[in-house]
Amino acid sequence: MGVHKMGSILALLGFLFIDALLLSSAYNVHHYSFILRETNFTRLCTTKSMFTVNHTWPGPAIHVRKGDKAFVNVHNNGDYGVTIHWHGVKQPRNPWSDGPENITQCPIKPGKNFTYEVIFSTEEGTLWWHAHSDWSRATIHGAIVILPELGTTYPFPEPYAEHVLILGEWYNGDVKQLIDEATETGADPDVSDAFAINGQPGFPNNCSNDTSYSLSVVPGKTYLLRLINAVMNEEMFFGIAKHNMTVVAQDGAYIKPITTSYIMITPGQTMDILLTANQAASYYYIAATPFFDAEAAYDSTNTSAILKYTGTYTPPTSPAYPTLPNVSDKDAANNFINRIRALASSDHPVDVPKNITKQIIITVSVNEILCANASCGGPNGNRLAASLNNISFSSPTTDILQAYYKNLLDVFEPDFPGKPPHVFNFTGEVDDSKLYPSVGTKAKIIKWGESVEIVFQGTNVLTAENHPMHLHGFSFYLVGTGYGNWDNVTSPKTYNLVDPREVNTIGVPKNGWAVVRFVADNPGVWYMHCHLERHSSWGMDTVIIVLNGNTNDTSMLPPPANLPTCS
Ligand SMILES: *[C@@H]1O[C@H](CO)[C@@H](O)[C@H](O)[C@H]1NC(C)=O
Ligand SMILES: *[C@@H]1O[C@H](CO)[C@@H](O)[C@H](O)[C@H]1NC(C)=O
Ligand SMILES: *[C@@H]1O[C@H](CO)[C@@H](O)[C@H](O)[C@H]1NC(C)=O
Ligand SMILES: *[C@@H]1O[C@H](CO)[C@@H](O)[C@H](O)[C@H]1NC(C)=O
Ligand SMILES: *[C@@H]1O[C@H](CO)[C@@H](O)[C@H](O)[C@H]1NC(C)=O
Ligand SMILES: *[C@@H]1O[C@H](CO)[C@@H](O)[C@H](O)[C@H]1NC(C)=O
Ligand SMILES: *[C@@H]1O[C@H](CO)[C@@H](O)[C@H](O)[C@H]1NC(C)=O
Ligand SMILES: *[C@@H]1O[C@H](CO)[C@@H](O)[C@H](O)[C@H]1NC(C)=O
Ligand SMILES: *[C@@H]1O[C@H](CO)[C@@H](O)[C@H](O)[C@H]1NC(C)=O
Ligand SMILES: *[C@@H]1O[C@H](CO)[C@@H](O)[C@H](O)[C@H]1NC(C)=O
Ligand SMILES: *[C@@H]1O[C@H](CO)[C@@H](O)[C@H](O)[C@H]1NC(C)=O
Ligand SMILES: *[C@@H]1O[C@H](CO)[C@@H](O)[C@H](O)[C@H]1NC(C)=O
Ligand SMILES: [Cu+2]
Repeated sequence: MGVHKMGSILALLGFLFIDALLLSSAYNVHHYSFILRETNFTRLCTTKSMFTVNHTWPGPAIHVRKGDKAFVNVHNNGDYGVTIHWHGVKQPRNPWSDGPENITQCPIKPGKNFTYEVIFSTEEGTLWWHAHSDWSRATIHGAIVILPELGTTYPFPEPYAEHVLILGEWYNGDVKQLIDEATETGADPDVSDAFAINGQPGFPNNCSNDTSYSLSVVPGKTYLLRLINAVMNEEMFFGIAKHNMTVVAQDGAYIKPITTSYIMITPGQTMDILLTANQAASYYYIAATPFFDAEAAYDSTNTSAILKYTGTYTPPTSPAYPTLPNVSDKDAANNFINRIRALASSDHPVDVPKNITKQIIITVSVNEILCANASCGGPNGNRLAASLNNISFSSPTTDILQAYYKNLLDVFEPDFPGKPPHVFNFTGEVDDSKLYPSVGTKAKIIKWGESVEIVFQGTNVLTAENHPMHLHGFSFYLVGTGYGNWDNVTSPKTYNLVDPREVNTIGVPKNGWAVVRFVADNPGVWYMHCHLERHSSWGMDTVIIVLNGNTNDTSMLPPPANLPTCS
C-alpha cells in the first residue's frame, strides 16, 4: 500500500519532481506515446489500410519492472473512436485507465488524446495491451514485458536473450467493416485469411516465404520466449520442430516448469517459454495451428516462423515442421492445460481464498435472438447471440464507470443474477426453448473484501465450445475444471487449493466447467467477457462492480482530468 500512496503523491506533485523523488521511491515511472493511424500493409499478396499504433503491427512493446507505473499518451489520428486496455494489469483502485469501451470510458475520438495511467502491482512476466473497441484489437495490440524488481531475478536461470512472439490474425478485408456487417445482419462474421507470428503469416501461406519472422539462436544457449495470443476467434496450438519447450509463466505469474512439445494458448493468454537451442545447427519451423472445437466456421490455416541456428551450414530446402494436435483435439488441449500449477515458492507464494463468502454460478452459452419473418443472417433466419446466465449483454452509450460514480440512472441495472435463471442438464441434449436469451446491461455488485468463487458452466445451447473467459482488474486462481455439469458436492472434492495457477483468462472446457477464486480487493468497475471476439460482440459479457471499502486505501482513485466525453 505504501507504494500506491507514494504513486498518488507523485501524481499530485507533477512530473517535474518525479526524478528527485524516484531516489526514495520503490518504483520507476515510464512515459510512452502511441499515435494511432491508418497505415498500409501487404500480406498474402493483398495490400490494405489498417488502424495501427505508430505504423506497426504488432505495435510497440512496453517494458517495465514489477510494481512500476507507465503513463501512456494515446493520440487518435484515425477515422473512428478507440480505447486501449492493459490486459492482465490489475490497476489497483484505478478502473479509470482500464479501457473497455463504454464500460470504463467512452472512446477517444478522432483528433483527441488521452493519457492512461497504468499501475503495475503484483504482475511479473508477460502481459499485453490491445484496443478494446469494436474489433480494432485485431490490428492494435502489443506486448507488455514486466521484469523482476531491481535486485531480484527470475526463478529460473537467466536466459541468454528474450524475444516476444505475438500470434495475430490477418484479414484481407477491413475488420471494422466485417464486424459491422455481421452485426447488421446477425450472421457469423467472416473468418480471417491467415494467422501470423509477429505480423508475418509465413509458410505455407501465399507470398509469405520471403517475409517470415525469423528467430536467430546460438547453439547451446537458452532463450526466454514471451508468447502472446492476440488472435481474435481461435485458440491456438503452438510448437517448434524437434524442440521441447519449458513453460515457466502464464498471464504474468510464474508456474512450476513444464516441459512439453506443444502448447495450447487461448486468445488473451500469455505464456513464458524457455527454449534451449540443443539440436543440430539448421532451420526449424516454429508453427501455430488453430484449436477449434465448435461446429462453426474458423480459419483453418497454419502460420509459421523460422528458428535459425547461427553458424556455417547449408540451410535445408524444407526444414522440419512441428507435429501439433488435430484442430478439434480437446483432450490434447486439456491435457496440456491441466499440467499447469502455480510455482508457489516462498518468493512467489499463492494465497488461495479458502472461506468463500460470495459464490456466483454463471452459464456460458451461444444463442439466437428471434428475427421477424426469419429475416436475419444467422441460423434459422435468426440473429446469432451469446449470453452469461442467459443475459445477452447490450453495450451502453455512456460508460458504466461514470454512471456508477455519478449515480446516473438508466445506464445499467445492478441485478446480474448470481446463479443460472433456469437449471437444466446444461451439457446434455438441449431443447430449442433454451436458445433465446434476454437482453440487458446488467452488472453484478460485490462488496469490497469478499472472497469470491465463480463457477463458469459451459452449455450445449446451440453450439458448445471452449470459451476463454477473462476478468479485468484481477487475476484469479483456477481451482478446478472438468467436463459435464459442475456438481456442488462432487466437484469441490477435486479442487486444487494448494498450487492452482493465478491467471486472468481461462478456457472453460467444451461442455464442461471451470471454477475460479479471488478476493474482491480492487474497488471499481470491471468487465468480464469471453475473449473470442465474436462471442463478446454477441453478448457473452458482464460487469463486476466492486464497491469501495471503508477507507481511502480501499476506495477508487478520483477520475483523471481529460477523460474522453460520451456523446
Ligand atoms: C510513437 O511515435 C511517436 C511519434 O513518432 C514517438 O514520439 C513515440 O515515441 C513512439 N512510441 C513508441 C512506443 O515507440
Ligand atoms: C494504401 O493502399 C490502398 C489500397 O491498395 C491504396 O489505394 C492507397 O493509395 C494506399 N495508400 C498509401 C498511403 O500508400
Ligand atoms: C494461395 O492462393 C491461391 C489462389 O488465390 C489459393 O487457391 C490457395 O488456396 C492459396 N494458398 C494458401 C495456402 O493460402
Ligand atoms: C522432449 O521431451 C520428451 C519427454 O520428456 C522426451 O522423451 C523427448 O526426448 C524430448 N525431445 C527432445 C527433442 O528433447
Ligand atoms: C516456400 O518455401 C517452401 C519451403 O522451403 C517451399 O516448399 C515452397 O515451394 C516455397 N514457396 C514459394 C512460393 O516459393
Ligand atoms: C497445419 O499443421 C497441422 C499440424 O502440424 C498439419 O497436420 C496440417 O497439415 C497443417 N495444415 C496445412 C494447411 O499446412
Ligand atoms: C468465513 O467467513 C464468514 C463470513 O465472513 C465468517 O463468519 C466465518 O467466521 C469465516 N470462517 C472461517 C473459518 O474463517
Ligand atoms: C459507446 O458510446 C458511444 C457514445 O458515447 C457510441 O457512439 C458507441 O457506439 C458506443 N459503443 C458501443 C460498443 O456501444
Ligand atoms: C446430461 O446429459 C449427458 C449427455 O447426454 C448425459 O450423459 C448425462 O447423464 C445427463 N445428466 C443428467 C443428470 O441427466
Ligand atoms: C447443492 O445444491 C442443492 C440444490 O441447489 C442444495 O439443495 C444443496 O444444499 C447444495 N449442497 C451444498 C453442499 O452446497
Ligand atoms: C480520504 O480522502 C478524502 C478525499 O480525498 C480526504 O478528504 C480525506 O481526508 C481522506 N481521509 C483519510 C483518512 O486519509
Ligand atoms: C491532448 O488533449 C489535451 C486535452 O485533453 C489537450 O490539451 C492537448 O493539447 C492534446 N494534445 C495534443 C498533442 O493534441
Ligand atoms: Cu466464447
